[in-house]
Amino acid sequence: MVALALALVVAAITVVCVVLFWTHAWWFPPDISTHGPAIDHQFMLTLVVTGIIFVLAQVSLAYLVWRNRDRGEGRKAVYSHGNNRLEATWTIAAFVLFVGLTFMGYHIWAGIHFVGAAPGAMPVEVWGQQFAWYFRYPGPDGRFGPTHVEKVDDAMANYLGLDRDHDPDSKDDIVTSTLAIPVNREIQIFLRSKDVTHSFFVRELRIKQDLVPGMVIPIHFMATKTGRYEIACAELCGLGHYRMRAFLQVMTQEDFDKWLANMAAAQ
Ligand SMILES: [Cu+2]
Repeated sequence: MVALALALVVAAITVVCVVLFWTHAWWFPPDISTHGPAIDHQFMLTLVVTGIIFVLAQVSLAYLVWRNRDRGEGRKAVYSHGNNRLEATWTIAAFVLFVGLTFMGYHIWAGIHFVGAAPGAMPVEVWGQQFAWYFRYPGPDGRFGPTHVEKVDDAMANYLGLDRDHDPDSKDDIVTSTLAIPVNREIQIFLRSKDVTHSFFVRELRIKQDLVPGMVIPIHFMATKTGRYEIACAELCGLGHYRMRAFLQVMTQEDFDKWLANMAAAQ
């Protein structure tokens, strides 16, 4: 009786899990990036492969719990000390599976990180700090001015430590608290942190990348749909981590030009 109940519980857990994933009860928001479909495809492949293994393992477990139940015959349990051949087989199978899936997905990841952005990509710096995001556009000269740690002054709205009086490249830099970008245009972002490790996460872009203090991490992407999307910090970075958010605003080129001109005027 207990064995049957246990087997049924294991089976029920399996069915509920499969239904939840099959019906996409909790699923990603629709993708708005050009590289997203490849990531979603890789995710589905991984989910199906691991899902089949999960179902087989659970069904076997339920069956064995029921088959080896106590039938009241006074049988003694048999203790096993393992099976080296089986151990080796599933260790190798798991290794091949994981390495195989990693290599299949590697080119998608590398396409965002290692392969350079398309020519004409628009550069933007993304800065994380406890607990806010800042974004910097290079202005008409296309160059980011240097940053000076000693000049950082949040109270004076000099979040990045620019010296606009002395650095010609900094004069036209535009620092904002929203990441606006034009739609259907290649964007090259450079991730930088002012203090600890943060993580730039936009679900709809299928991008999650750490910001590491002392490093400038480039990634590039293209958004294909206008709208407002949440940028969340995906790395526990301190007590205020929960409120470290900003918004990605994908606009038409025309709206973007207007927005950037407004931001430039406010500097
Ligand atoms: Cu953070």
